[in-house]
Amino acid sequence: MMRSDDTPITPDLFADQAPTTLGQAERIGQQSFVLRGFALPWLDRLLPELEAVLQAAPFRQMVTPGGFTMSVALTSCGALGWTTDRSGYRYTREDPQTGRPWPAMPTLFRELAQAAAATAQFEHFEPDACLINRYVPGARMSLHQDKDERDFSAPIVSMSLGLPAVFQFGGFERSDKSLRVPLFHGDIVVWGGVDRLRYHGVLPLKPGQHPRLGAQRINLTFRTAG
Ligand code: MD6
Ligand code: FE
Repeated sequence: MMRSDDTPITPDLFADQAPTTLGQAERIGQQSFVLRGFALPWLDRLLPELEAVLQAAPFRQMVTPGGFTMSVALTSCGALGWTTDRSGYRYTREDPQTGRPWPAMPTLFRELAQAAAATAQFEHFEPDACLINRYVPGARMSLHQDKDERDFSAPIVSMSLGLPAVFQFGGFERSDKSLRVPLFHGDIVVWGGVDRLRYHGVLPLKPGQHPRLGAQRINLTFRTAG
């Protein structure tokens, strides 16, 4: 199907929706999409807000319940932040490092996450948690499911910044074969619905220099946690 302006449209995907001019939806699961470059037009405004969040709640390496220090450094903004320590994984209202509430989620973050969710046909997304992951070369995220959120009906919106990475998108068992999806600066992945509990991970980050973010990848994931 083509529009008069020659924009190709995937009929089932965009049946009731105008096509976006910000990136194209690549389907990686029944209700999972990669929106290439979706965040790029927002970044001049978004990166200073991210800086301010990181000043208030710096990246830190956390320990898993099994006693391993994660190679990825984490922090959060929003009403709820995700943490892990020897006693388990959970969302908290305070940053355990400072005892203060997590920094507020900037309005622009919420608007971007909502715009991305709506593009993937998840309307009325109300994120209350934004988990921020920092990968340096060699850092990785082993296959896991995201199941610490209270309600799985909301999607997760995941934005990649800086160095490229290979995202593994698997099935419902850890041993299921996974798709390898390269993710670049400005890409957004949105998934939910029937795909919400798929295993996923990130392969070890390759060394490199990103012109805007240097030798790192930063990933922001927006969730409805509480
Ligand atoms: C990452 N992302 O991309 C790790 N989880 O660095 C995640 O673990 C993740 O991207 C749930 C939904 C989207 C994600
Ligand atoms: Fe995850």
